[in-house]
Amino acid sequence: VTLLTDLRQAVSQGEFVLHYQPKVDVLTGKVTSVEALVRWMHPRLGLLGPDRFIRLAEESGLIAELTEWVMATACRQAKSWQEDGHPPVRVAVNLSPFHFQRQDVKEAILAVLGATELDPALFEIEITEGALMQNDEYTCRVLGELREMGITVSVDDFGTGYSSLSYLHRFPINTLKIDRTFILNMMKSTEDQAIVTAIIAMAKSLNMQIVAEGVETVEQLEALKDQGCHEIQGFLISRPVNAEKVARFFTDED
Ligand code: G
Ligand code: G
Ligand code: NA
Ligand code: MN
Repeated sequence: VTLLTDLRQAVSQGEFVLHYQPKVDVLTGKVTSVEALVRWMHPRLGLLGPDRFIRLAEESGLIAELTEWVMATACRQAKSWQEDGHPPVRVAVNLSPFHFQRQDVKEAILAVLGATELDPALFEIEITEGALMQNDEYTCRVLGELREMGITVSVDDFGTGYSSLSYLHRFPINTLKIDRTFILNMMKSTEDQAIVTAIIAMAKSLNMQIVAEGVETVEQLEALKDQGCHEIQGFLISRPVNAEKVARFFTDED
């Protein structure tokens, strides 16, 4: 039996679970958004991370159905946090470029928001920088329509592609997420530090929100805060954890 056979079955039976990783405002410490990260509860192999099956899902065309499960589960969860009386926190879903280029991705998002009755202001999509560079007229239009509905659009792994300022400003984007490789190296590499500084300055000039990914140390947090980075995500705050555990971060302290 191949992993693909198993994956087909997993998608039809929903053998997945979502973990969530918080993004917090560096000034207030409040959670702004949580990123949903999918895991496969494989009946024989145990819990598998996305690195083991997203590529396969993309190549086999199962990604759309898998993403629909992810979106529905994340939206239901966000709705349920709200009903439990937590302060409003957005839920962010990763969209594969393969899926995003399908003409019905917007309809899939509309359908899930309709079915779960989640306020679009509490829904966020993360697309990679590479996805922006494909079919940009289509991408620009779809992102614009999603934004008009109140959905937040974030660019994931930013800095690993080659987007220029003039290219980026054509897209209706709310947030840039600086790729974690730059954060990992910024304390020991002046070049990576310079890239982080440039990305933050660029995002600010375009009125975009800026999130640093992969923040693991207080030193990184302090350096990012000094540079005016708005939000951080990373092991310093929390690893990706289950829905119940991530909700502990939502409690208003004041
Ligand atoms: O937490 P982690 O190992 O889970 O994630 C590894 C990678 O898998 C990240 O690049 C993340 O964006 C991606 N990923 C996690 N969940 C999803 C998902 O639901 N859909 C897609 N397309 N990618 C995901
Ligand atoms: O590409 P994407 O940004 O969606 O990737 C999320 C991945 O990064 C997940 O695998 C997650 O577990 C991992 N991750 C999140 N925070 C940290 C961190 O602080 N350090 C490291 N090394 N990995 C992290
Ligand atoms: Na992501
Ligand atoms: Mn990322």
